Amino acid sequence: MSLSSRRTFLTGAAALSGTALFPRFTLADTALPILRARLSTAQLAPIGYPATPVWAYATEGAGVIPGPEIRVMAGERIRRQLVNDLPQPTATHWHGIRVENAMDGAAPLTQPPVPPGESFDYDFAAPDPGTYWYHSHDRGFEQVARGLAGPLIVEDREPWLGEPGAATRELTLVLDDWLLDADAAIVEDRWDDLHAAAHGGRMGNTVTVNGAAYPDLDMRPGERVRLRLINTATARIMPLALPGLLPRLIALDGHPVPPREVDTMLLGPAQRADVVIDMPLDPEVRTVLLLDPGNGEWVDVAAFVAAGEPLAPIEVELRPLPAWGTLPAPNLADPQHEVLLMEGGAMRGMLDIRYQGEVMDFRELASNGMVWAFNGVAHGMNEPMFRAALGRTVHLEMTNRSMFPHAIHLHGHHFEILARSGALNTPGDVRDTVMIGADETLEIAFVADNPGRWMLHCHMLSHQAAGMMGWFEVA
Ligand SMILES: [Cu+2]
Repeated sequence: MSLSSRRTFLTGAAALSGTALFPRFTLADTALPILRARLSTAQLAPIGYPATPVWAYATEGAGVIPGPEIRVMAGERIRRQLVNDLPQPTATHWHGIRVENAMDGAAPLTQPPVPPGESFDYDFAAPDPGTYWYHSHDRGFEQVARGLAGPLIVEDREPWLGEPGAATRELTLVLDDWLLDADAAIVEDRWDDLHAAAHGGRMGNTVTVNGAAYPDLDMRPGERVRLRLINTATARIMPLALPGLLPRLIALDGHPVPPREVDTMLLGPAQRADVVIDMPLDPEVRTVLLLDPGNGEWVDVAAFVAAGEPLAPIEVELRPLPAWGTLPAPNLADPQHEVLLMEGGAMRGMLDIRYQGEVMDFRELASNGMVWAFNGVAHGMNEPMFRAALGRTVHLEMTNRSMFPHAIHLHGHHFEILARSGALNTPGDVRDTVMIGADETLEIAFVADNPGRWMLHCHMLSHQAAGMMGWFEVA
């Protein structure tokens, strides 16, 4: 019997004796559902190729790609015991959830990493409805690339699905990007490839939708569906299109937007978009999800296949999502001004950057695995980039002085995109991860209402590992 199945058995035995000895509510309060990180396999490449060895999350039995969907109502608690059956320490981050600091999973800032064979109890409220995801936040450039990511859905507080003008069904689509060799195994010898880190990051060669290459997704003709799109790739920016499906954007990073028609969408690493589509009534019309792999040639990554009885098309105007009502509005009359300067990477480099307390030139930094910096510091984990008083509005001006776009993620907070912002963003949108193009300046604002030490980093995970990481403190 393997160690992991024995542990499952012991948990079951303890649960059984608990039932006999204690009232049911006591059992519910003490036994957290298991989220196990373990080695597994998945059929990522098309049928005919071997299955791929992966690291994956599991509830029971084998790990799955993407990880098991976690789903709660807004305001409910998410409770999971992370059990580490990996050969490395790990921690789990709940991306976009405004959690209490100790539950953020950002090792080593908010907790020590969980050693192999040990566990950590996560127990926190999910205040805001929307589309989120969870993933490893320790050696993410390796662990997320090996498969440690899954969808996290927080259901609307007020009913939306099935209401007049809303979708009648929803479908979560986890988009990922894998670097596979000819035998469909994950390429393992390039985790610290500095060349990739100094460019767009460790780019894959196989895009999957819900863990499969080119899946067929059954849809009823005429039905209106809410797609919850999640980009869990470690580096790939995904331009997406849904031709013939009248896509309308209703939420970004979980937060509602006034519905707007979109021809194409840009989903950076870690970003999410909720999109409503209307399937054509004619079952002969073939519809697909298209992705631009970076050369302007759109390719199919999934097909929507007409199946079942047609539904009468919904003629009522699209119903917006209910407002969160939980996020304080920034006070722009008297904000705390902060800047975030991004430097480094191929073709630009950087001068006189501090790393581990020493000022270094680009060559010396690179020999330490550092090719990026925030505000003149590479991998600045020793002290915060800034401190904000609890409840204060922070106005953050971010400038990208490099030749590459970045996907900047703030932990513990959502922020508003202000006017005069970069081409990849719409002012007024509220997000937790934002794309900033080369030589762009982007302004955001948020109320620092969540006490603790919060990571701020690029979600291109090889950029993060090569210096684009820091933190801020709210107290
Ligand atoms: Cu980056």
